[in-house]
Amino acid sequence: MNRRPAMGVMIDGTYHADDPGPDTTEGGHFKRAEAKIRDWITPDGPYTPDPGRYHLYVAWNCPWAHRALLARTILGLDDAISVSYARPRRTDQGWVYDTEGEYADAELGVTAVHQVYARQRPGYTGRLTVPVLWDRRTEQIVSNESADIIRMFGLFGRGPDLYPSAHRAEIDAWNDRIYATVNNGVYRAGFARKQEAYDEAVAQVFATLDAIEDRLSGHDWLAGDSFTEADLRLFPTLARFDVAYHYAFKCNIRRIMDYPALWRYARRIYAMPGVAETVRFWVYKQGYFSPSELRNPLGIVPAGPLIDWSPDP
Ligand SMILES: N[C@@H](CCC(=O)N[C@@H](CS)C(=O)NCC(=O)O)C(=O)O
Repeated sequence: MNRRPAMGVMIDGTYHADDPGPDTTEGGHFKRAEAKIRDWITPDGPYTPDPGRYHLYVAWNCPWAHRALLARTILGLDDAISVSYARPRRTDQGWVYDTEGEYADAELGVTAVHQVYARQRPGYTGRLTVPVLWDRRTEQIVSNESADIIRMFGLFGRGPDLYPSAHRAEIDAWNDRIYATVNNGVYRAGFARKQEAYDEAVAQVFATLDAIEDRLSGHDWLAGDSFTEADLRLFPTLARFDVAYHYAFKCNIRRIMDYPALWRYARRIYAMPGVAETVRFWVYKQGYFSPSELRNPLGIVPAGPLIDWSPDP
């Protein structure tokens, strides 16, 4: 029962489908690999903030890719950065694309994300993750780190400032805590291989959600008095929580809808212009309830829960 479906990894530009999968563990704890491609868009180049220059490879269900989709929409870059959406379920080729339809790649015509990474020079070694920010001018990947991609989107000079200098310390503190214990914390709970590892992770998830509930009981946003990057980075986890993490990752002490302030806040973000179009609840279920020998051997997707995301009147 310990075998996991192959996810694939690239070594010196060559794809290997027989990798043991992303949920590597140490003492039963899930460890997420660091992103490897971390170039930067700057006004001086070589990667300049030009509309029409970049393309995003994402999957609707990936919360890290969701960050990039949210930043693109909220910063008014929908017409400036094009996107290809992978199929919700990975195969032994990793994230895959169809040749036509909603899951096709109109940019390079690839049928798997590893084919994008294969174009990297010198040959890439590492995991084959989404999101990927592709530069069509140099035909290279600029970045495969969502935290960097959302910052870079701010450099296009459109939309609100998501990282205002007056609140950076607060934003950074929330980002660090939320990344470790919530964004990645739900994976640490869901992918834990030992009871103690799960117990620790799930306690941290809910300790941070409780702290967020406290903050939001007196404030509209996590940092300062406007929507910032900290809110943006929390939202993808909130959108997936009750529909997927609560059940598939055993994060079931409470649901987001059991937290009055947090639930009101989540629905307020969902109602912001363009945000609902970045959300696909059904795809989240298909993805998180994919066949997994450890978590869901038959790959059956549950029908519920049915959740009303409309904002408070
Ligand atoms: N540090 C990356 C993490 C991205 C990531 O782990 N994406 C997952 C999907 S949710 C993935 O593509 N995993 C494939 C793999 O590890 O083989 C980021 O935030 O951009």
